[in-house]
Amino acid sequence: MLVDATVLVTGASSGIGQACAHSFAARGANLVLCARRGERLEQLAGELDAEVTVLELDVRDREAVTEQLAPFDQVDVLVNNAGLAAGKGPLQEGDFDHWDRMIDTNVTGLLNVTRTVVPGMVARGSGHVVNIGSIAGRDTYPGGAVYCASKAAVDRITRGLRMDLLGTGVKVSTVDPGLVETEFSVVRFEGDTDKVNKVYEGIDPLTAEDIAETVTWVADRPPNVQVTEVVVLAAEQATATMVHRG
Ligand code: NDP
Ligand code: 8X3
Repeated sequence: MLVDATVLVTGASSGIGQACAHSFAARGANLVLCARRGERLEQLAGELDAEVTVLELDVRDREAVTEQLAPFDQVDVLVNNAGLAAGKGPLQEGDFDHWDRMIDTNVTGLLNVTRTVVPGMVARGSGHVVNIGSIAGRDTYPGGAVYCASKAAVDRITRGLRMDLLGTGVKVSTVDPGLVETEFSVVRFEGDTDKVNKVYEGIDPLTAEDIAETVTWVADRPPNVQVTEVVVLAAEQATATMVHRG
């Protein structure tokens, strides 16, 4: 069903988004890949055996999103993946810039893209929005209040969008991963290797490919099937805070 489908992936320059690009391309989809680091997207496009459009785009920039995505009114699957955590620490000592980056990217950016792309799906009477949430949106952990809140917002947006789209033929899903070893922690801790290594210490974390497989599966269900949410944790993880480190 994904053969010749147009799949738009935000945050495709790294991690889960990049793995989604490979996974959808392997199933015959045409891709629209977005991120701020255009050179990485160009490199990725060169590796894919698929029709690929590369868009250097910051999802926070509403005007740019509207302008650059306007021509793509035939998107079959939108993977709202672009996101990040910035810093980890007590809220009362929080960095305003970190909060803005997380909320503007994870919440407002996702809304900007969704508002621009979904009307084309409604007009055609078919389409699928797959949001990348997180176990952090279902649970919270010390030092992560704002990131967890941003992912809880994604969960509520997913549910609300599904209600608003009922009867239009457009499906809405969320895939909520636990610990995935990508550049996520490098970004969060600004390259502090000790802190990054501690996140995945003593466990066999999920890979970006594990999540991409799930996203592709969700998007590849028959027309009558809407998978609403999938939580994928590492085998040694029980909740956002309970991790067995061997
Ligand atoms: P990465 O850091 O590897 O990838 C993040 C991607 O988001 C990059 O391609 C980055 O591209 C893009 N991005 C960030 N900000 C923007 C922006 N303003 N505009 C456009 N693109 C942006 O991390 P992951 O692959 O792990 O993260 C992907 C998603 O998965 C995020 O939403 C994250 O919250 C979620 N997630 C991650 C988990 C994990 O443990 N890794 C677990 C649960 C959820 P560029 O910098 O080039 O713009
Ligand atoms: C990323 C997973 O638990 O590191 O969303 O916040 S966690």
